[in-house]
Amino acid sequence: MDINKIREDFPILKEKAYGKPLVYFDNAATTQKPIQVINTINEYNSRFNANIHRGVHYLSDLTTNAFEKARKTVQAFINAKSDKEIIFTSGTTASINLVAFSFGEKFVKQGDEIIVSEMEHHSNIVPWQLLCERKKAVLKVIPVTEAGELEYERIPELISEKTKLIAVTHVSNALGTVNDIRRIIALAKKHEIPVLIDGAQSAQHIKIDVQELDCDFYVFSGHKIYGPTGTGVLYGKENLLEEMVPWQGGGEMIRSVSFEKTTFNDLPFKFEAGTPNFVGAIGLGAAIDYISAIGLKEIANYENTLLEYASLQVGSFEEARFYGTAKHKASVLSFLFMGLNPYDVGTILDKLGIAVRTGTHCAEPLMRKFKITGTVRASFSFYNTKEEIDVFVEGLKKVRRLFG
Ligand code: 7TS
Repeated sequence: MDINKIREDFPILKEKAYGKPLVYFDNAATTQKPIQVINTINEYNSRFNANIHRGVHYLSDLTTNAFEKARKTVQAFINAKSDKEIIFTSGTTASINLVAFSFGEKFVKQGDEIIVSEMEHHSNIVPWQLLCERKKAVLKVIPVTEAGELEYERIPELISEKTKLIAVTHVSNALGTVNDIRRIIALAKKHEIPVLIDGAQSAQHIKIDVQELDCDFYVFSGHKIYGPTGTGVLYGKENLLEEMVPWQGGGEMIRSVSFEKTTFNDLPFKFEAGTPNFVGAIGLGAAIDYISAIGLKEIANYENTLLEYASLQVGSFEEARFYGTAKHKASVLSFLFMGLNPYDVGTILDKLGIAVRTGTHCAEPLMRKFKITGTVRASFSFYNTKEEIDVFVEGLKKVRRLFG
């Protein structure tokens, strides 16, 4: 990997914050966009904009083809069996809400159970709570160890004949833990329970093969994998998606409408009501082409060296206390420094041009488990460097001087 060449592709990395070179370590929140994605979006907005699937005209045809090509790009990226299994959404949150509603309406009834884990992002908790409230179903929770790993041996006792779905994150956004989703899927399959994998923090770091994983749903956000904001993907197995009820009604998701009876379109359109973010989806296709050209393996190897280096450097401060010390981690370093409020640490780093995230990371139950109100989180991408980590470490030294 030629880091200098890669960094040239990301215009924002040349920006300054308060006159200091930007050190962007908030990649778990959103990733920056390469020029290839920016150009693709510009090109479609400036030359080819026309609504898809509708027009008989040149531009509409062209854009429809590009949108459907992007769907095939996503299909190949996660190795789905069919492009009917790829639903474009506005992000992970929308994808999970779609499943919670459409799967929930069809398959979940009073007394049924849904299993999530204690380390989930709020968007993989609240949609299930809403479903449980609607259906008078029960939400069960896989606990997390002090190291921030799932307590796998507790899962069998949580499963019952009433379990309708298990929804877990692949990688924790707050701790960086990479969960052994194969183990969970294998266990679920024994009981014929569908599994949803929240891939918001994994699609950009780990090569995904949904057929090999044999998960039933896999969801991710475009903006976290170098694509445009307001794009996302729901992968679902065709047989399940076929049975699920529509989520939103409107144009495109119907075959025929009358006041007496409306019939619905085929997959994937049944779940894509209204004008989709087609320019965004085309941009997402460009982002996937970009990272695929570098190679997910190369990306993962390099990001792991960054994480190891940062863990060693930050770990050398006796004032640092890490949260999430799992054996298998990806790209996230979460810690408290000198027992300070994370916000204070983040604010000083910010003034030095270093962007980190502080707070609960939308994982309040997990913070409650560790009896903390939040952490400082540095999250890395393949365009970051060891030199930037050195700047970050100097920043922590400054925090120590100020508060020491
Ligand atoms: N699931 C996980 C594991 C996430 O990390 C996030 C966003 C979401 C779901 C929701 O994704 P969205 O694109 O629909 O918002 N995580 C973060 C974060 O860690 N900091 O900002 C957003």
